[in-house]
Amino acid sequence: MPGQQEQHSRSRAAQEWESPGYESPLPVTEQSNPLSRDIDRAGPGQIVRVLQECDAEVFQGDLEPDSQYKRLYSESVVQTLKKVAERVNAILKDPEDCLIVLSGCGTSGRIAFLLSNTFNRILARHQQRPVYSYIIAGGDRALLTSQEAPEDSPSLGAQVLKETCVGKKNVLFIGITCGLSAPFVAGQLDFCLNNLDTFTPVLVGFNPAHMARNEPIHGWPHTFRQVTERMLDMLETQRAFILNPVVGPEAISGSSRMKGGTATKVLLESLLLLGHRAAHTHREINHQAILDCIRAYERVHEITYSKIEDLAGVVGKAGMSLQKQGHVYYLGWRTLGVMGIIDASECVPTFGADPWDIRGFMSGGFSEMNNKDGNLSSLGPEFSIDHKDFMDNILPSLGEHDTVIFIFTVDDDFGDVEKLADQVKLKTSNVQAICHEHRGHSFPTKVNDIFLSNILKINWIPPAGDADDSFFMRLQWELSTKWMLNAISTGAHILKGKVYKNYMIDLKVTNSKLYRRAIGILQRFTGCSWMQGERALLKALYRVEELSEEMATADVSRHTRAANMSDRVVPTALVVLQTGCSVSQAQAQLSECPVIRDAVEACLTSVCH
Ligand code: F1P
Repeated sequence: MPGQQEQHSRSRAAQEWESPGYESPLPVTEQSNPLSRDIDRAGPGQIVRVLQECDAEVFQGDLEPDSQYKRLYSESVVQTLKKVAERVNAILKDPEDCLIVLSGCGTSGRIAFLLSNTFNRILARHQQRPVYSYIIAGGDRALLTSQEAPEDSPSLGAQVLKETCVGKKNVLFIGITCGLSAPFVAGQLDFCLNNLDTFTPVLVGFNPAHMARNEPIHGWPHTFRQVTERMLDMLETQRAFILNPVVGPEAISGSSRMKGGTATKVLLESLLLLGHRAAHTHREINHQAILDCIRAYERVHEITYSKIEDLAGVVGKAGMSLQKQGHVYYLGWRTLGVMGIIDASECVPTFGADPWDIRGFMSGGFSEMNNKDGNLSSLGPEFSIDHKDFMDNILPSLGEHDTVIFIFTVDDDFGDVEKLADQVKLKTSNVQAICHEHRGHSFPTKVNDIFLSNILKINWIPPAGDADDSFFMRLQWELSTKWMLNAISTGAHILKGKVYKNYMIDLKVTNSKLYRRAIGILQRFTGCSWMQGERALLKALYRVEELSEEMATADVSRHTRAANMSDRVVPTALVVLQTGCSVSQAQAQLSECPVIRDAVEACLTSVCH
């Protein structure tokens, strides 16, 4: 249970961001969290404590009876979970010509992929054919690398959905967009709303409906909010559903991979698990069963963060590696390997990181990954994800500045772990383990000989009995691992100086949401107008002192395409706005100061001229 002091600071923070008008007009998912305002100045232990508190907000009940926001445990959310779980049950009982599609962009699409595979595996255990399919904007390459641009296309979303559902007569479509914002998902929901005979749309996100994104979508007649409003009109008749509890602002503002990804996993796994239990073991889908499921995940939060000291140790090591231009490598087994790959892939757009800074590998590579398009390794070196690739390409040049983190469970081949660890230890002493066991089934004692004190081991209460309960255990291990890896990669980038206050100051502006977020950051820190912020951003992005007519009037999509080519765009624009210097002077100033946070801070407090 959280300590009293922690609960107080959390309640105070929640009261702050729950108060009307807090950081208006930003939706909750884009706001900055009062709990993490000083996270950029914290050491590893404090970073993890702040993340623990922010993550705990996911499970917080209503603080005030008349709170403007519904939360995970709110009655209306539980009711919707129940209704959607009943739809899942109905499909599983009569799956002919049916499909359950999970879709999203970035992290939301990666969670869609993970869940679709997990629940198809559960079906296979029951000798049932797969019923789930996933869609991720940008296709399978977006599972491993940041592909932010397709997120902006509603027509692409609708087209992929149509293709996925050819020949199906009954489709439960679950569209995930944490900010209620992705045009790709808007296009899919709109397609469903126009074809309600076949489709039942479910929107999952973490803002109230009135905060759904309302700016025009290029080349499309609706906004996300208008689509949401059409869905609201259909809630009564249960032709559409919206699952949108508020989980509070992210610890790193707007980084929906963190709480947004977590809440997506908790909500969807809860409803899918209950649907499966009803279909396979005739257990009732009721209020209590839903609460029990969510509570089990809340307990995972407590257990995971009870390892704060150990986790802070790994964060410190990973931070040191990045500070010294070294790397962090995750070597995972099965779905925990996928968790590592997902976590690593998100660092590029979030922190402006180099794709090689933090990388994930998994045993079996693509054959284990089980993605639609199979082996993608021919697409380039960042698509090499097998342990074998790590051995061939990374191990020879591995050194003391690198951190290697093994991620496995008691169900994995321990001999395999040992063999790989022995090789890695010849190259670096910085070898860590994150591993899960449960009472009655624990690791051999030699696990301690291999990893010495560098082992973060969690001992769980064993699963109750049947095979589905073992699956539930694995889902909890995944969530626990997600929290730990998010803490490691976020903490390491904070220690490297990639975060200013609680903002990802060096984000890549590769889609319209990130473009707007970047201008918002410039406005916040310099007090400039929207137009001034946008002009400075564009100058930094095109690296020009004056914008041509074409640049100034081009569509946002042209700018976001160009953003792929430029570095340190937001910090450069900040320096330009704050000091009035030229773009080239700002770039020169930043290149002299390798730590972005310090450069930005110096500029904002006018220490440097
Ligand atoms: C989708 C998303 C994020 C990613 C980045 C850009 O957001 O791709 O997963 O980290 O912030 O947007 P959403 O549609 O789930 O709000």
